Amino acid sequence: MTDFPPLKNDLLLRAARGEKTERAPVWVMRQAGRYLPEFRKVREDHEFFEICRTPELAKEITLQPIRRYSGLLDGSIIFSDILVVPQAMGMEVLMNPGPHFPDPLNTPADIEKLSKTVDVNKELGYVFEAITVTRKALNGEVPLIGFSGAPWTLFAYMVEGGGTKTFQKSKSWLFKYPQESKDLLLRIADVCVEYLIGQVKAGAQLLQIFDSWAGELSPHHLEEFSLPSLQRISEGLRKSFASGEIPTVPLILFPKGANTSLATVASKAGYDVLGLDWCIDPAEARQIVGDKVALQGNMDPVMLYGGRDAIEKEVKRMSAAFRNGGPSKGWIANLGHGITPGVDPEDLRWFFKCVHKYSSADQS
Ligand code: 1CP
Repeated sequence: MTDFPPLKNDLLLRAARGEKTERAPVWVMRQAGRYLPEFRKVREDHEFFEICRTPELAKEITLQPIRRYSGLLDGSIIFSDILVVPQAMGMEVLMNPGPHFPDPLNTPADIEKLSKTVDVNKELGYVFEAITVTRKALNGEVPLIGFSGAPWTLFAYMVEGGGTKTFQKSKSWLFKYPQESKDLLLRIADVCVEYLIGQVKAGAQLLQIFDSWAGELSPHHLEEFSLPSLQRISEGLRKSFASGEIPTVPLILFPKGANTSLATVASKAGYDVLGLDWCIDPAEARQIVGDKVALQGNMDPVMLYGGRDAIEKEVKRMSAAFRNGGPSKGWIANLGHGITPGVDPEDLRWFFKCVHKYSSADQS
């Protein structure tokens, strides 16, 4: 494995391992993206997936928020997309401007169209290369997060062929073809395991699994369909930690919208950190999960349009709520979902400053 510069700020790693920290580390989902003028500038000359596939460009964009918010951010996340996994499995994915699959999986017969085996190093080696050059360029300032979509969220895109409000196609697959669905979910999970192991080998220091559509399933369907594939991922990674194939890194799961399943997910899925959306009070979430996991989140991303007074008040409230939930493991400050394109980057800076101010251990 490559030698990397020593890490100067391990706050995020400590909180993710469940330690109480002197203040909450902070990063935001989609922190490298369209709200940044420097990102839009690069996008003028390059297609979305071209950036993902060009390690130097992916590195530049990953570093943009780290440079802009120097000293305020405690983590970086590699610039890529969850949909590179369906691409690696043989599906065509376009970005115009949202994701579009020209040839989605309409029925289980279409599973035949997926590649029989996936050579992850060949298909996704560009992500590994991007991770290695980015980790070097970060020069130990903050840890680098690798990521993947959760199998259910990827399955939904592969079947729907893009974004959806109703999830009609993907959920009717689950109900009409339960066995084929379970098989496909585990097949996606196996690709994710190899992909995530490759990311750690390349230099990722934490891993986040985005289950953006977890909340679309009723609790018993989440348990029946999504949970086994989430377990397959955590178990696969933990096996490779135990054998020494890769160093142990914290595992974050973001099961967006699945607030009625938090107890199940915390005790059964096998992750170190659960990401919360803004629809649950942090103190209540802490009571539900006990001290099993660290927590991440959870300010409503739309609060960033509310003006600085409102942001400050909300961060103060959120910090108190994360501290007041009883036995405290770690807390990673974040939004409850990705930052949206219209945010003023200076309002995000204010959010970071407020987290630094109000999350410290001596605030009570
Ligand atoms: O034109 C553009 O530049 C496209 C906008 C964009 C960006 C900046 C897309 C298309 N993806 C990304 C980057 C991205 N996607 C990152 C980069 C790292 C960072 O966070 O800074 C990450 C982690 C993702 C993950 C991702 N992609 C998720 C999970 C997180 C979430 O927000 O729920 C999902 C659901 C996607 C699919 C996707 N890719 C892009 C869009 C617009 C979408 C969502 C479409 C939809 O609503 O269905």
